[in-house]
Amino acid sequence: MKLESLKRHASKKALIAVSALGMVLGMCAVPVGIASAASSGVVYIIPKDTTNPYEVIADAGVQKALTAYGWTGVVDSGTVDTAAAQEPAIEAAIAANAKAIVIAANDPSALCPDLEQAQAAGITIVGFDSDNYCTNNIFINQANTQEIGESEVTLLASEIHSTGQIAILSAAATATNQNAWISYMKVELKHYPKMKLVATVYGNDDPTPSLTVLQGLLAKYPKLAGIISPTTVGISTAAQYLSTHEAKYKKLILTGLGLPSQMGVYTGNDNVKAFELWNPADLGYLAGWTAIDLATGATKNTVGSTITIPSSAPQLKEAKSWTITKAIAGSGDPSNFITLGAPFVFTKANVKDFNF
Ligand code: RAM
Repeated sequence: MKLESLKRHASKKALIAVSALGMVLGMCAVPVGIASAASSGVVYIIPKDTTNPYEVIADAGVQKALTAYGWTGVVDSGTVDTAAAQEPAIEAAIAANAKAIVIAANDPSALCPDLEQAQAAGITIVGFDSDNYCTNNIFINQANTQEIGESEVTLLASEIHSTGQIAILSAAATATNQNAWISYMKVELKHYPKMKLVATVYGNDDPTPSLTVLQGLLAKYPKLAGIISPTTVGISTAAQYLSTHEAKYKKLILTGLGLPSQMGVYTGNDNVKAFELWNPADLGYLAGWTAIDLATGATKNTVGSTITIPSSAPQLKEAKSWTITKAIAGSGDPSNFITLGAPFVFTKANVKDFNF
């Protein structure tokens, strides 16, 4: 085996062995810590949309962190994944004198005028799930962006003998997170000359258009060997459809990022062998915690500062700190960030152990 492929093999094994760091984080009673003396406040939680089950779980995680401090969370967003649908929620946060906004942006820059207006009004902006590229933002990343992109490709490669036509079924075409993962997928694909990416299609994180673009893909590329869907909506829609057409698509492998609660029923069938994710509730919890920490001034959004969740937060087995890190050069994302943990690989053997 060549050095490069050995390295990829080793990193894939490590990925499978690692236990998702986020999964030791828990939902808590009142913790003693950073902002315990401080006040109360309203935080606007602005997901990509209010109906996506993944976003609903992440939002609930933010709420848990807020209520632990006696703060209030207001979930507000649109029902479609566009920046325009999120703008009224930012305006509502300003009108409500919110202390912070925790937002999964549907576009990296279209929301900047509104978010910068919110900052000018003294509101702390915390990006989570899908980053915005606006000034003074901090991004709570679910897992290393490059690792997510690369591992999706290595996972699929291991299942299709690194050979054949593949496609990507993504979320909104402007989604910061999916686009960043896809760009790393394309870099990783250079190591697999026999895997050919024939199309990337966008289902907008809505099951109906996701199904339509999936069907278009299957019609246009009847020899497709694999699909990567780096969205819980896309992968669950595709898994459901393929499971009802298993005879026709017996050899088509589907992987990506999925909720174990949605994917459990399909995992181990002809199409779905393994997929990845992290705990979205933990992501929200860390984002909510960070929002309070920054909004109260307990921590500054500067490189090297730390966000610490103390051991008094139940289910966190020990106190844990995240150091605010500088934007990665060349990634296109100018935000300081912290990263929750590593992605976790779900298979038939473990998928039923998780309830999110
Ligand atoms: C979808 C959303 C979300 C993404 C997950 C993996 O639910 O697009 O932003 O993080 O999938």
